Amino acid sequence: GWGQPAWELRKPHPALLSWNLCEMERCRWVPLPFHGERGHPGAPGRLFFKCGFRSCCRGQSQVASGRGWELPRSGSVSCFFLQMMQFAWHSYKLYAMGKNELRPLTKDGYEGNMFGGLSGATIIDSLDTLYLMELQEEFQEAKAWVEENFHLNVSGEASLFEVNIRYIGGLLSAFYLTGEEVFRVKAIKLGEKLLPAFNTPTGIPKGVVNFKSGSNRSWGWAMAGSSSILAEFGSLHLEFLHLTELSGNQVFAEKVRNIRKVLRKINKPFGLYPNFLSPVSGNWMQHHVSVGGLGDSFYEYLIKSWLMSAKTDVEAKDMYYEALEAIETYLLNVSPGGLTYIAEWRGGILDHKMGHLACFSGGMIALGAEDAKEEKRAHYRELAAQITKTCHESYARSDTKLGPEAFWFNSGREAVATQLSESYYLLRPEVVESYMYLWRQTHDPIYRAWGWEVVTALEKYCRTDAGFSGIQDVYSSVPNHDNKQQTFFLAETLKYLYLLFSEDDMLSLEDWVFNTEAHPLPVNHSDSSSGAGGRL
Ligand code: DMJ
Repeated sequence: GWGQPAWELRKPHPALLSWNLCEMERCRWVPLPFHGERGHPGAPGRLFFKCGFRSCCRGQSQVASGRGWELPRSGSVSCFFLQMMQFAWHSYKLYAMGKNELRPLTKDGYEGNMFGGLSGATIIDSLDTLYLMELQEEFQEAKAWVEENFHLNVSGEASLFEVNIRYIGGLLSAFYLTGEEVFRVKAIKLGEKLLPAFNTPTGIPKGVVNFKSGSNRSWGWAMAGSSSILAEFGSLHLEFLHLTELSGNQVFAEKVRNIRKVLRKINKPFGLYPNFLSPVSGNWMQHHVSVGGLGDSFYEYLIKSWLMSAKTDVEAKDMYYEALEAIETYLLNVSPGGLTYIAEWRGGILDHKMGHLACFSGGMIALGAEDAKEEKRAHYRELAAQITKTCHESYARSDTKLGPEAFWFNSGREAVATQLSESYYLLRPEVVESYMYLWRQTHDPIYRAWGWEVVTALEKYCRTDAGFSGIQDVYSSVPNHDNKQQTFFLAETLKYLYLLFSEDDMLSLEDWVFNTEAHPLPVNHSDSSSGAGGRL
């Protein structure tokens, strides 16, 4: 009946977990969790029903009377993600349209300090998710905003990394999915604005670029303002090769090839890549190694560079497997309770902790397993499954069934945060990201079941009246919301959940790679002889 709160939904029937959603006989209507006129959540009135899942229910909509809403009892799991996305989008649109983020508690927008005066980060991060879910009206709203209101003549200080993965990545994907020129043109123009970050003696970019003066600087917190961060300068390769591809301007590709060259040449302690590098001297500044924050997407972009080049960028492939071997040798551990985890390394001493961010690595290792040496393939598949299981444990061991920002393996405690300052959940995607890759690799229904646990928890603890919010303590069943609907919730978390319950040919991993903000970029099948020196 009506009026049943979302979180009372039980796990879907086991049969559903292995369903091919496009084979559903017919669409089941999913009432959206907002009332009244379209785009006006919270207004009293009627329910809006829409289900837009591909061929089974494309483009149908209807308005029905009644109050409250219910979830699908069976069948349309993907439609359920559509309504989550619509709720996140419409809440943003109502209270924060044009701002970078929605603050769902105060019902206003927030610009943040990472984007140099650029606006609309949520819009640009959402474009491809809206498009894939066939939320056509919402996609048109987002596109119209980009056409009319996304201005690049801004003059603040921006994070090279964040602007690249969210804005450039979002625009590139929108272009590749739709062919609409506006996305291509704005991606290239914005890419040009990032180039001054590379004006350093080594060509390793600094983290911050000033859009007005064209000056650059390192983050003040990064080794007293003198270091560039591995995950930041190591996560440009995919987007910059596409900028060259789409503009014909070689400068983008040259910048990232130079980064590769510096990293290839530099001496690596035990084969490991520390997180801090001087853009002036080209030397490591500290021997801290992590597959979580500060290091994470550097490793991800190595294996994805190989895949995006249609398996011709052998240098990236070699660097990836060499780095993974070193990580396995020096950072990988199994807890007394049998949980496999990747610790952090400080000059030879281990911190027995794993960040939520490091949980993407289950998916990465699964993705890379097939191209490893034959004798290692089964091992990497198993390693990916074990790491993903550990990350699931970090969710399962909390009261909310959402995972903390970091979890430890010491003093008899395993896969739990040890202090409040590490107990928050920011709507991050990494764990569902790994579920999605492991599902695609194994089709083991456990990954859909685990994904559904996350959905249930998000509905129960993160949904507010006006959008989704992070929570401050996953170990408290009374949620203390952090008042932020992160842009990556729409770009990544909801997209990966949707893909987890979609067919494998929805953005096939043969044809697409996801940038680190989950924006799909096409594999370069067209020029398979080009190698690292070729177009992509
Ligand atoms: C995203 O912006 C990206 O996934 C990035 O690589 C890491 N942090 C967030 C999500 O947690």
